[in-house]
Amino acid sequence: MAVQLGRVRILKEGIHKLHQPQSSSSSKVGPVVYWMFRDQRLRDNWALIHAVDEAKRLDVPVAVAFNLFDGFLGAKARQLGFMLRGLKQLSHEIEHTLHIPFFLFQGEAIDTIPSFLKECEASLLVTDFSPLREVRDWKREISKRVSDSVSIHEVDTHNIVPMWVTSDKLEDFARTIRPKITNHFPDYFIDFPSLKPQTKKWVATNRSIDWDTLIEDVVRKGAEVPEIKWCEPGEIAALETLNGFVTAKLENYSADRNNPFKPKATSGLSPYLHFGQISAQRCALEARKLRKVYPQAVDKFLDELIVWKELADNYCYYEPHYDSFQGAWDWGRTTLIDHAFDKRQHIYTCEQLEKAQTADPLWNASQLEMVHYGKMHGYMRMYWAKKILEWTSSPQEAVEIAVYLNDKYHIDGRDPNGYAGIMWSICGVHDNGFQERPVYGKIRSMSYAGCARKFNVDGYIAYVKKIVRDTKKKGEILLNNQGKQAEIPTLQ
Ligand code: FAD
Ligand code: FO1
Repeated sequence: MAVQLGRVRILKEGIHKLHQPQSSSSSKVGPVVYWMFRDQRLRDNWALIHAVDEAKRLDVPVAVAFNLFDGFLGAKARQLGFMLRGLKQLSHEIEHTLHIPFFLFQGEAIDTIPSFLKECEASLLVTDFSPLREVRDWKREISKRVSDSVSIHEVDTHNIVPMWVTSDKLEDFARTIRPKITNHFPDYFIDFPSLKPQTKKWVATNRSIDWDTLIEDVVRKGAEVPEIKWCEPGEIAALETLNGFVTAKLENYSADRNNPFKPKATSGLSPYLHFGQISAQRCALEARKLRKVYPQAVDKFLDELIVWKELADNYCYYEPHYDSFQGAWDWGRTTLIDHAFDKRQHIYTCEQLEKAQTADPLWNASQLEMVHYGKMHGYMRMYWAKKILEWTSSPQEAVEIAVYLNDKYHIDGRDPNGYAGIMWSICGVHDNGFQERPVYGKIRSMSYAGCARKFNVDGYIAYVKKIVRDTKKKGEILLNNQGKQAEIPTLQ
């Protein structure tokens, strides 16, 4: 089965045009390289499937290349360790089971990728898709730097319906994008073909990777935010997590997913989805099998996993200012500016917030859950961001601080879901206006009392206290910006 036509976008047409296989073409056709970026897996990956299909059609070998940036968007040990441990597994498995070589480069992709394509005389570069601006800039630059003969194909293997097929404009609400996605399910919400081992040999080059030294180095340099121990990286662990979720937790999803005191109802898949160690389409296929048994829970889960997640990609792709106040829409910007000078009950600095030094024990608990556990419960993320709006001097500063903290500590940070979630909470993006009140204006507000009516607030605070205690006991050291041991904040 070939990759669906709409899933592949041609970013650059090389002069070979890749119409003819090597034997019948007058000029030489070189290998296919898949620059793996956002979708770091060998299973259920349409970009890899496309690269393999094209290599077969052209009768050339195929390789996977990964570029490790020097500090990608401020990533620390927590995120880089998780990613590299997953890639270490992937590199071994892809070479042994599919006979596809894996190359790792370090530095700027705009240098390393064109230089590798030149060295191996590649004809086709396949990449996966991310709506983030840095990634798009790099791809534009790489398109300019590679030789005229090279074609570049981009494959959206993160979304079930490719972002560009769903919509060519910024969508206002989940309800506007939902039918645009579901109408395409017959073509795109389908099972994956399996890949066979490659027979066309890659010409040998010295490419052994000292993973352990690399990981040690990256973890040492990024020690300010240490790795997490509860979430095992890699595709196998991701599939086990999915299996555990669908067999034991999914049935409670619609009833309990918004209860941070019962975190057992949510999937815990976001770290794997963020690094592409699992395909959202695979998660959706497995959940859909249980639709007859738990219709409400499955529909709710699929709505979050598909509609809200794909809405976030739509927002980041079509809104250039997705991570700042400028990315607010007219009504949200106007109402927040109207209330910019309202008196705040508290104003905290970024440092006070980072150290969880507010007067609200519930907020402090959520901040510490993020700092120590690396993943805050989804419901608390909304409360957390809205309170930052309430307690900082401007909505501009609120978005800036929320993005900084979210990306620094969350294992799933630096994700379109994070930017859209922050903009939803603080600026009302994708939301409706509510009754006007101080500081928030017409933005939906949340309160401690509201949370206490919904769930066991004290239970949640006690649960986070235990996480902090356990972190201290295990001696996981948190370093400050100067690389010195930092004080671990405690809950009052
Ligand atoms: P589950 O409830 O099991 O959901 C399964 C998957 O569906 C998630 O992994 C995610 O891919 C998707 N999903 C669920 N809720 C949302 C949502 N509201 N928007 C978009 N997709 C969703 N998500 C991140 O992946 N990275 C972030 O940095 C991030 N930051 C957020 C910040 C704020 C202020 C808010 C309000 C939300 C943020 N989210 C973020 C979205 C959501 O909270 C997380 O995806 C979810 O809590 C992850 O846990 P889970 O995988 O167990 O979720
Ligand atoms: N992708 C890469 O290709 N190279 C990296 O060095 C890299 C680091 C990285 C660090 C943290 C993080 O959250 C993601 C990281 N990614 C990296 C993955 C990828 O770039 C992102 O998931 C997408 O850009 C999100 O759309």
